Amino acid sequence: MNILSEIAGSLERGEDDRVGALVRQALEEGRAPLEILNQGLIAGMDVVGEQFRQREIFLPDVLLAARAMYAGLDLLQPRLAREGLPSAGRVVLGSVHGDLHDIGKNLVGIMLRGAGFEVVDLGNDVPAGRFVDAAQEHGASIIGLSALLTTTMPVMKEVVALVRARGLAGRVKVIVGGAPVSAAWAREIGADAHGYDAANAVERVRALMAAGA
Ligand code: B1M
Repeated sequence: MNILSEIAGSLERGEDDRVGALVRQALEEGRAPLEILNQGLIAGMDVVGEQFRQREIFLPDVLLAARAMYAGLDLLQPRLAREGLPSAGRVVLGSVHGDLHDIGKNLVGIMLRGAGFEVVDLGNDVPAGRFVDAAQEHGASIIGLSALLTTTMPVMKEVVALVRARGLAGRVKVIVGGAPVSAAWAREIGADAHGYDAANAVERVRALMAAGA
């Protein structure tokens, strides 16, 4: 078994110490941080999600897996984010109201910072108004919204409507993402972009900035 499969397997079993040790070893062996992230940590979390959906495992198991994910992410973070770059723009980021899932949102934040963006991370369970307040307060031209639950996706629509209601459309652009969120949903609610993963979110944010956000 290669080390990336071992990382995925340990994450599935919620072995946070082992995930940390394996990620450290993989970095020492010269594996690329993105390869470790995608083929190790995210691959393991995908299996956990499927097992949870099939009711083969339960919430405490998912929590252990999330803890193991963070044990690996903490080690990858400095390698994914490069410090000291001139700001490429300011992004307000958060998981929408009702949504406590923050692993994907945090990854998007790490990748954006790595690409030179200033990120104002509002955390999770963030009400629509707070996103727009923060964008105005910090002079951000992008709002990034993450939702992992179909029940919390409508909050994204509220944010887009508030941006319009405050006369900020065009100056503040909204990008949405998260496992249940699609490009079709982004179009339907009038969001400016959809990112399907963290790397794609960076590409889309760059494109929004280039288009005058
Ligand atoms: Co929850 N959960 N969970 N959960 N959980 C899901 C999302 C679920 C699909 C599991 C399942 O049934 N298979 C399901 C949602 C069903 C649905 O709505 N259709 C679900 C459920 C039901 C629940 C609870 C309701 C369970 C319960 O209480 N009965 C509950 C809800 C809590 C709440 O939010 N109010 C709950 C709780 C939890 C935990 C707390 C235990 C834990 C979260 C821990 C944490 O985040 N700190 C958890 C986890 C870990 C998951 C799964 C297994 C994994 C999510 C994850 O972190 N994936 C998930 C199953 C799954 O998605 N396969 C599941 C890894 C992460 C890197 O991917 O977040 O998709 P993801 O982010 C990606 C992309 O989506 C994208 O880039 C990221 C990197 O590639 N992306 C963006 C994300 N945000 C973006 C923003 C962008 C652009 C791209 O632009 C701004």
